[in-house]
Amino acid sequence: MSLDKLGDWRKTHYTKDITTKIVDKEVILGGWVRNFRDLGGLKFISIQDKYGERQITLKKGVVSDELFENIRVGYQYCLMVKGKIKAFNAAPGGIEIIPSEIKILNKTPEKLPIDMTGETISELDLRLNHRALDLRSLRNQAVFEIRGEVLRSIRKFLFNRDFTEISTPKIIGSATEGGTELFPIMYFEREAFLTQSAQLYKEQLSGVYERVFELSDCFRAEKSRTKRHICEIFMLDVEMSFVTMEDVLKLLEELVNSVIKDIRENKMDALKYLHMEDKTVVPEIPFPRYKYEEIREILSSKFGFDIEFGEEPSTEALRKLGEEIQGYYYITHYPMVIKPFYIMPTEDPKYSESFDLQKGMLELTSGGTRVHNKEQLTNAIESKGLNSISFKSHLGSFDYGMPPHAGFGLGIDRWLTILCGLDDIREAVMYPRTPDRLTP
Ligand code: AMO
Repeated sequence: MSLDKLGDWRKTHYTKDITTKIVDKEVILGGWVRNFRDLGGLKFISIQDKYGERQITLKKGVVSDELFENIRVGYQYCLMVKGKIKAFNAAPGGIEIIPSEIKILNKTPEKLPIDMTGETISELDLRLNHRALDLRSLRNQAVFEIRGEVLRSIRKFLFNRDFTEISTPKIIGSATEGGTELFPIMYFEREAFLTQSAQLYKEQLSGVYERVFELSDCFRAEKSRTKRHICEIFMLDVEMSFVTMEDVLKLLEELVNSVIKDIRENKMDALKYLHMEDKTVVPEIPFPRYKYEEIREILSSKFGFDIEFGEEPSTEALRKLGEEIQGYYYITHYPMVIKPFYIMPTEDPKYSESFDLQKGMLELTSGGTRVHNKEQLTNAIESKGLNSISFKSHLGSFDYGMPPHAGFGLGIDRWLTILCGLDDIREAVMYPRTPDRLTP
């Protein structure tokens, strides 16, 4: 069978626009064959596009004999169909398309490497190997529709509160989160690095635009092979001047609340597809807050985990904590020894004005009040064993009236994992990067 040409056919609608409101209208749809059935005198083709699926019905005697006899399709063939809309309760969306013409624009091998009918879910690594195909699944459509809504909703929320969207360099000359976990690259004749976070630049820009945010990739050279770690993450970075951590805690819980409201309002179908409509619910604010010492106490008295002062709770301890406190909650006032140099110590210098936002066992966000005094910051850099000369340019920006400031970084991929009820963070990324995966 030769392929048809696109010619002058153009889509008139997406599947989402094919509703009972336009019964009897002639439309042109384009997409991929999700499923097909041949029942003798009746053939069904389910066509899907970026928004969903609709049924094409070919009934002998109703469509032309030529079309009925010649049509041969396979899974994921790329099709366009011209036809009329009819109401039909049993079909997806209560609608079927009676075709007058079908164009086959591209074909597929007889056996696809992964299941695309939605009847079974193929193994994750196999799906990731064929990601461009896998992303067409209705399940992935739901996940990435929700991701799109999360990003739209974050921007809406922050723009409404006088934030400026910034873009900062991803190729940098020195570490931001301490000396580890950096990917070195060659920058002409010099060594440079892929950025771990927008931390230093967002701080500098909070001294310009007062309230800034960035949505961007950050790179972590962590050899962690867990369901929570990847090497290229997508981060929401927020920084605000003339505030402290308290103000940031309030802003972040309002943001989480508002984004989930938007998902429920605008993407309920996607939530339902993922069976998350009763789980991804708008959380009450304010979120519960626990100091690091309180968490240590809970872990010790309830579960017998003894966390040394200055240690992060182990994965096992976090799992127990997540069973105990299932919703969103903050852990605040971590020991200064486990926080980066830019975090402000409390009056008792053992502790820091820092926090994590947790959902169950998973850390979604870190943040805190920052040091804005140059001398104090220089000492903090040195005391972490880093060389303040490498931070000369950053420190220089603190010479010109840097305001007190505070902020946070939220891992979008981790949050999406929670919002969609996914088992593995790699499912929440279109093309995940892990220690073992560099393609596709
Ligand atoms: P931190 O290093 O804690 O803080 O990162 C912030 C958030 O990013 C996510 N995250 C990751 N997600 C998946 N895989 C990883 N390897 C990974 N590493 C981090 C987490 C984490 O909570 N500059 C500070 C933030 C700030 O203080 O503003 C920072 O980057 O969800």
